[in-house]
Parts: sequence; structure tokens; C-alpha cells
Amino acid sequence: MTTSSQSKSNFNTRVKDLQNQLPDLLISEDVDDLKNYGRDWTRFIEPKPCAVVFPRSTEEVQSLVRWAKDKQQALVPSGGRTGLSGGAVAADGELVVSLDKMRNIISFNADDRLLHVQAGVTTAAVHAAAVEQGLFYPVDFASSGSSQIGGNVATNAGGIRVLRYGLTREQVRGLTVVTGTGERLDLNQGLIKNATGYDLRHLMIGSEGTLGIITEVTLALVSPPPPLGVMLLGLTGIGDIMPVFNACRHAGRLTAFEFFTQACVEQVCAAHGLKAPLDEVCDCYVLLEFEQATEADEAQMLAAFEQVLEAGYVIDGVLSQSDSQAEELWRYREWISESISHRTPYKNDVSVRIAQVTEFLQSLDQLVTEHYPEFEVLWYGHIGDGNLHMNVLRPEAMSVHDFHSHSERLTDVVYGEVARYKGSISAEHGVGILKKDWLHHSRSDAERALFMHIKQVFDPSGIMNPGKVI
Ligand code: S2G
Ligand code: ZN
Repeated sequence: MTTSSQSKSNFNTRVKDLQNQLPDLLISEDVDDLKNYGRDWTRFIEPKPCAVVFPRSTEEVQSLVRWAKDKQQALVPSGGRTGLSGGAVAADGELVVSLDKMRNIISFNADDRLLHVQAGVTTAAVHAAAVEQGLFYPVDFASSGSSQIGGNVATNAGGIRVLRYGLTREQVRGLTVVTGTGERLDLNQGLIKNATGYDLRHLMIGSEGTLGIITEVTLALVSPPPPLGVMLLGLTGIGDIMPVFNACRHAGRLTAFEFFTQACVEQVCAAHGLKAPLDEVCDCYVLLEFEQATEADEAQMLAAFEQVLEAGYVIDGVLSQSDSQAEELWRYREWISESISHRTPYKNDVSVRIAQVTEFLQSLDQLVTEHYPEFEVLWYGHIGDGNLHMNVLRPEAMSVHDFHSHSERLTDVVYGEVARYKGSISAEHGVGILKKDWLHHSRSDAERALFMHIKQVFDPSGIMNPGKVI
């Protein structure tokens, strides 16, 4: 058993060997790089990588993986480092493989409407590239400015428009991956139809770097939506969400249907000096976005608003009259996460079938209040696809460490309830490290046994993001 100083010297020797084997590979052992590239947005685990490398091509990644396999060196792929489950944390001498230097837009084909990019391209850059071509890349979320498309694919990122366009998975038409054996796989080649056996692309999507490193992505771009209207509605209670959702989605084409409680509004208003969204303080709110191509679209959605107002589901509401007002309304939802980050929130990102959302939310809220009355819990999320974010704010006086262990006990209660509803313990943030110990609440023993066999096939040496997911 080597001591930490011995293992440190091993690593240095090993990094020197890597430099000799791959002299063109950019490598950093800078202390700040080790800290910043050794983690994601989570702050519960101390980053301790041995070094960070910055490959610039699939070929470099392939040479690197082959070296790592020979040396039994663990690798942690790292994209925009916006993950929320510790999936890109290197806490035990792993070599971080940053895709930061793989930022090329490789090609665009107008007939296919396919954008081929390197994995390090940010989600925002993909949005911009789509707009340049008069098209639209629909997956969007608050961290899209720094998240990278490779990481979005590795975690099958969702965001605010899943209701209308699906998750990242539905946009991926091709993938280039270097597996743990050092093999390069070019999957699906941009085809729409391809009935030639197992679709390995979909195995890689959501694999969180545990089967291979995604180096290139081919995305299907779509026609831009018509002008979009935004309505923010104040509800009398959680029980009103579904009647409002059904009334609105019968009235028009929704592109988003988000939910958040008054406690979220208070955090955003306090952090940003915003005034309350409505004159009345409401128990909870929904923010919906809909296609507003014609005046009739607007009239139908307003009729739905009148209907839910008269029925008593809604207390008050506002319809955006301009793009800038629509943006202002979105702030109450989009700014929640960043407004509470100083409270190191413990995040549960869960999902149940839409039909169960109300009952699930009510029973969980009751459970949490019963078991942990001292905790400040914020509820928000993508109600339109059954995804709820339950964020427990760290009490100012409590240390991050103590808070984390307290929250893990609460998590047993939460995930027990998720299992009762046959829901998912991680709707869109992935399993990473933080959710791994609770995976059995959502995946059966048989499924998790198959995970191990699949891992063995794609990463027989166990160098790919060890300790994550399984
Ligand atoms: C959201 C973003 C991350 C968080 O706001 O929809 O997925 O804070 C989240 O939970
Ligand atoms: Zn979310």
C-alpha cells in the first residue's frame, strides 16, 4: 500500500511517462488546474486529480486511453464542469481528460440539417451555430453558457423544453466515442433510419463517461419555433397544477411548463432585487411558454387563463407582451439555481409519471416537513415532464460536511417515496457519485447486474470514470 507521498511520486513519474509517450499532449499539474478541473458544480467532495490533460482531437484521446489502459491509470472525462451529481469529480488521483481544447464546429449540412461538432463545444455555441443556419437547437437550461455538448450527451441533459422537443438523446444523430479499450466507435453516422442491431449511440448517451469518452457529436437541428408567448400564473396550491397544465396544453402548443414555490421567488427576488412577479403572493407558480404564431394562439391561451381563473385554480397571472418581458418572467425560474448556490443546497432531482406529480409532490412535501421541519426546502422544476427539483438549503450555521450527512438521511426518505411511485432518483442530472448509493431505488438488481456486464465489455480495465454510476 503506497503512502500518499509515494503515490504522489508515482503519479509524477506516471505523468512524466505520459509526457514522454505523448509529447504533443497538453498536460497541467498546476494546483489551480487540479482543483478547478477536478470537480463539477458540486462542493461535497475534495478534488484530487494527479493531472489534467487537454487533448485536441479524437486521435489524441485514443492514444491517451491506450496509454491509460496499459498503465491502469483512471481517467475522468471533464466538459463544462456544470454537473450536479459529482460525475466529473476526480477525488482519488485520476487523470482528468478535459475537452476544453476540442471546440471545433466540424461541419454543417443544410440538406441533412446536421451539425457536427467536437465534444468541447458549449451548448450556447451550438445554439448560436444553429441560429447562423436559420435553425434551432432546442435543448436549453440555465448553465448552457458553460456546459459542453459532450457533457450534455454524457448525462442526457434535459432542461426547460423537454416537453416539446425531448432530451439531448432525441437530438443526437451520431457520436464518436473512444471506449475504455481504446477503440474508436463512429456511431450511427447521422442516419435517421438504421435498423442494424443494437443502437450503441443510445447506450453511450447518459453513460456519464463510464463506458468511453465522447469526442464528437452530430446533432439534428430543427426549424425555429414561431414567436413564443410566456405566461406566469400564481396558483392557490400544488393541487391546482394539473388542471392548469391540462387546460393550457389543450389551448395551444406548449414549449415549456415550469413550476416553483413562493420560497423560490423570495430567494430570486432577494438575490437580484427583483419585485414580486404578481401583486398577490401565491403558494406556488407555473411559468408556461407556448407557440404564439397568430393572434388566435394568444386568444386561446388567454381563454384558458380565464377558465382556470374562474375555476379558482389560479389567483393571478401575467402574459408577456414582448420578448423582453418574456425574458423578465423567465428570470423567476431560470435564476433560482444560481440564487441559492451560496447555501450549498443538497439537490434531489427526481421524476415520476406526469399523472402522479401532484400526489407525489404533496406526499413528499408532507414527509419532508414531518421528518425535517428545520430544513428549508425549495421545490421547482419541469412539471411538464414530471421532473421535480427538491433543493434543501444548508442552514447558515451548519458546516457543509454536517449538512451533507444530515441531507443524506433525508434522501433515504425522499428516494423511498420515489421508489413507491416507481419514479427516478435522477431525472436529468445523472447519478455521478452523489446518487450512486441510491440507484437501487430506481433500477432493479437485474438491471444493475447488466450494467456491470456492459461496463466490463466497454471498459474491461475499469479506467473510465471509476466509482461513478455503478
Ligand atoms: C433546473 C438546474 C440545476 C439545479 O433549474 O432545472 O436542472 O439547480 C436545474 O437543480
Ligand atoms: Zn432541471
